[in-house]
Amino acid sequence: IFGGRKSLPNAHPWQASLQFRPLGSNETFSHGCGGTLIDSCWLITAAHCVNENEEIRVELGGTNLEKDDTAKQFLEVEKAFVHENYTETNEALYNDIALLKLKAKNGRCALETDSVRAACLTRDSFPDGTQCTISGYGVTEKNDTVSPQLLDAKVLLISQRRCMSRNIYGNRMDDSMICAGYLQGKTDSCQGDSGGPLVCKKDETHYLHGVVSWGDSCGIKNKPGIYARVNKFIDWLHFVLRESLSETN
Ligand code: 4AZ
Repeated sequence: IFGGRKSLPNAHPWQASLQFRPLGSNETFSHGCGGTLIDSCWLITAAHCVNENEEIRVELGGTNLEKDDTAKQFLEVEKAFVHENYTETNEALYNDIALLKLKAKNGRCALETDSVRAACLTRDSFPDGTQCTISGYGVTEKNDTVSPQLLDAKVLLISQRRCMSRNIYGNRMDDSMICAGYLQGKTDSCQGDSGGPLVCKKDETHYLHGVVSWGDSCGIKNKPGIYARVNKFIDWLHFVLRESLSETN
C-alpha cells in the first residue's frame, strides 16, 4: 500500500495473506498476495495470484507477518477456482478473480473471532466518489519489499468514463474492472496487495467491492489502481459455491 497507515488490530478481519512455496518443497512460505474471507471456507483473491506450481497457505487474523500471534489462523487450500474468462494481456488483466476453498480442520475452516470475520457481498454498485478502503501487506512508497505490517488507505471510486479517457487507461479498462484511488497519485495499492480487498461501507456493513488487480506502477499521477469488479461476478461466485456443495455431498 502506497500512502497508507498501520492498520489497527481487528480493523480488516476479512484480510488474508496468501503465502506461497513451490509444490512439494520444504521451503518456508512467503507472502505473495492478499485475499478476502467471504465465508468460513471461502476466500476471494485475484486469478493472477493462483499458480498451479505453488502450494498456498492462508494466514488470517493477524496484522504483522513476522509476529507470532495466538489470534492467527493458518489454513490450507482445498481447491482453487479461477474465473474461466480470466485473461492476461500486455495491456490489462480481465476477469481477474478466483475463489479459494479452504481445507477444513476438525470439520471447520476459519473460526469467527474478533480478528477473523467474513466481508459481505452485494449486487449493488457504489456511487462514483465513494470513499472506500484498501488494505494489504504489499509494497510501500518507502521501499520495494512487502510490508510485514498490514497497512490500509482510503481511496475514492473513480468513474468508468474518466478512467477510460485516453490520458488514463483508455480502452484497456472494461466492465470487469473498477478504477479507484486519486488522479494526483501517491495513495494506491501495489505489488503484494493483489487479490486483497477494496471494501466499501453502506449502512454500517462492509462490502467487498473490488479485488486488487493491476495498474501502471503504483501511486503515479493519472494511473489509479484497477480492481476486479466483484458485483459483476456475483452469479459466478454463487455458481461456484453451489457447484462445490454437490461435489462432496
Ligand atoms: C502488482 O504488480 C500491482 N497500483 C498491483 C496493484 C497495482 C499495480 C501493480 C495498482 O501486483
